[in-house]
Amino acid sequence: MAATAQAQPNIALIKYWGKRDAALNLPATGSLSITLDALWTRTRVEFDKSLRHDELRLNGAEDPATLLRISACLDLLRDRAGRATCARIDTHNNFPTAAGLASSASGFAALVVAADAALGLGLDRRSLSMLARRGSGSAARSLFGGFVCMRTGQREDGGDAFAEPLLDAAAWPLAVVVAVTSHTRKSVGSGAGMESSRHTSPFYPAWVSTAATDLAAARAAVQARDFAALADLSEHNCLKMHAVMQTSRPPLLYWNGATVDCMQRIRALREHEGVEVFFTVDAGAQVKAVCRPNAASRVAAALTDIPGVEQVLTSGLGEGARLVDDGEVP
Ligand code: 2P0
Repeated sequence: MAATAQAQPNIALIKYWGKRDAALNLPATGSLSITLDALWTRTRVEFDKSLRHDELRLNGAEDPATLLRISACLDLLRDRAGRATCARIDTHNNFPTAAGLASSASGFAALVVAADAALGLGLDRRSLSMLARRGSGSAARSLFGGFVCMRTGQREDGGDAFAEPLLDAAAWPLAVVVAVTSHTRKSVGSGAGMESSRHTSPFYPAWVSTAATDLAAARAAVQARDFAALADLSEHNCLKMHAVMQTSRPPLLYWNGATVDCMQRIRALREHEGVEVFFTVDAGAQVKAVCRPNAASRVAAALTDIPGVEQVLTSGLGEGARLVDDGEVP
């Protein structure tokens, strides 16, 4: 009744921001992401009849708010297994938690893979993607490696809202250089922020109505390995999402000064120094620079030089969530 899984965060190039159904966590916009390899969450789940309630240790510490979300997601798997047994969850991230580095994506992807195995359910990837989505929308994508697409789906029950692989990591090698400009937890979580944007930003309808066009163009750019087209679409889509965030009431301004400086530096590298690189920024102050692998050290050096950049991490693209040996939880 125990299993351990590893999942890596994914970075959306075409973003998910907004829900068409909050209860089932159905996205209002489709998204396209790349799964990383160097950053990971490892999670051990053990169902134990002697427990009176679920127990969580996140990086060695208790975390009651996260436990509520984890228990709700585990309930979906327990229902499928016809069991009510409580679980002990031990999870570790090798990167900052809840600071715009997609720890909920890798976290819920690892959770459902470990819980599925611990309960002996043997669910297929599509079902696991939908269960991960219930925990966190972006987690649906971390079930898969490389380039991944998530559709909004049409069905009211969410039965067609899952992620699918688009291209393997090895089919188009790219690197992601992450400039960490803040290690503090974000003040407004993504779920609450999205709902606020849906109800208050005057730009939200335009964001949703242009999403499918952006997604189709980005899919085509990935399939054609067209870096310049993907760069243009990704930066446009990222800034459009932040325009929606910033015009929500109260405003969601996730950037700090270093965030903007990193974006400007990345544009200068591309436009004036001939480096194939583009930026994307999520619900946090970190900047992710996507580039060719042979440009990663130059991009990392340029971002390290920017005042306010606290740490620079470099990653390639990696695989989807999978089971690992129990001994791999630190
Ligand atoms: C994304 N983000 O596509 C977008 C871009 C943040 C900005 O998906 O409410 O933690 O749990 O479904 O998945 C982060 O939102 O939100 C996210 P919930 P989630 O990666």
